Amino acid sequence: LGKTMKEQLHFALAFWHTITMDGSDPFGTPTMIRDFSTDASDPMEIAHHRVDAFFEIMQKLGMEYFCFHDVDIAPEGNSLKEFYANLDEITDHIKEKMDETGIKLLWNTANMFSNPRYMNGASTTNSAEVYACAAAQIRKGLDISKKLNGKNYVFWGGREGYESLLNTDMGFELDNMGRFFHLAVDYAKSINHLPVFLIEPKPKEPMKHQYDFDAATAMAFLQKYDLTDYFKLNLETNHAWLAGHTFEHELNVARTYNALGSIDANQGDYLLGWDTDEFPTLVVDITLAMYQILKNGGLNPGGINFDAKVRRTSFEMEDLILAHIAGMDTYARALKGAAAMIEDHYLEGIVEKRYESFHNTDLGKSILDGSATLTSLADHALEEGGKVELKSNHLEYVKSVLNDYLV
Ligand code: GLO
Ligand code: NI
Ligand code: NI
Repeated sequence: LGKTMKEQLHFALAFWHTITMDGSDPFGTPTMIRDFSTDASDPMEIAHHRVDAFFEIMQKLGMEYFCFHDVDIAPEGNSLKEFYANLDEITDHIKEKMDETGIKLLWNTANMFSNPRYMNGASTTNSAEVYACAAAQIRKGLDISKKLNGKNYVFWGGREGYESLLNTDMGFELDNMGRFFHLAVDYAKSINHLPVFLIEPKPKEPMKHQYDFDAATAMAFLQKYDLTDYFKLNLETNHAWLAGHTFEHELNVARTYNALGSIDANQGDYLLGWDTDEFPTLVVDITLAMYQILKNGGLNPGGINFDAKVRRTSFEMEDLILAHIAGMDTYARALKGAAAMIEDHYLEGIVEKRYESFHNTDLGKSILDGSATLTSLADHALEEGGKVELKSNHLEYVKSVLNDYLV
């Protein structure tokens, strides 16, 4: 496709799965406190050390980009003011490391789901005070994005959803979320830094039902609130599975709406119904995903962020490095296979043939050029007596073709 692998695959490291991750789960305490700070006990000193460790890992892995939540990089302190000050100090440190290494910010985001104040949501909360706190985090997040020249800015709707419709006004909450995003767009314009905003859909977890359920639901929302000029989607493999979709389906929906922004690379588990965030190793699935991404002309300015974590039993630093290598290798193989699928033009031919009746007949052409009316079509059908020629799709054969391209 005239591009090098490096030009096609822009990988990013996630701060929360590498530095902050400690192996705790709802049933167990941490298995892997990664004490990057040797003997420091001051939280800010630790935060500085963590940034250094993060950049060291990225350099070892040859990562081009990184992603983080505000709470990953700096302690929240005792007030929002303190949080702001801590963030400023660490952001400056990150900026130095970026200048030193050439590693870039893919996106940052605000964690508006862990702090107890967000138990009823952030932009969809029932409290105006909480809504204002969320605004404070986003304003700071956009200032940071400007300082670090972020390409995207992500909104995963952590607790934007509901537990029961009996105490929830869904329309009101969606209106508030729409308003919130417009406030963010307006602020970004006012500081002259407009990254591509991304909604990251997920159907459930932690809420019973999340408003950004899947790609199609997020697009309907963006259209209703007139936000499509500013927002695209950040799609995650495991979230697609949770919504009952394949990853390729979600990618295809997004690119159909011209809204494929970036991806969170991981995979789920066939047996587990939650976001297990495993590293991507399934070459077949990822080849199909890469096919969609290449058909989209790549991800620009997005990239491939590893929203994936090592298991809590896999706690050595080496595991973290090997896991990312396995993930990058999987994507590299997928890229090769998907590129071959496109360069071969074989599938393209199959698709073309499948719709030929629209392109190669007067009837089909009249539908596509808008000259047909319901009556002209009905009259045609009546003339033919409702008879149509049945043609096989050779579906099993077409599906087996994929095997020829797997690398
Ligand atoms: C959780 C999401 C989460 C987001 C992150 C950035 O399921 O995948 O990890 O990607 O908060 O928005
Ligand atoms: Ni994610
Ligand atoms: Ni997730």
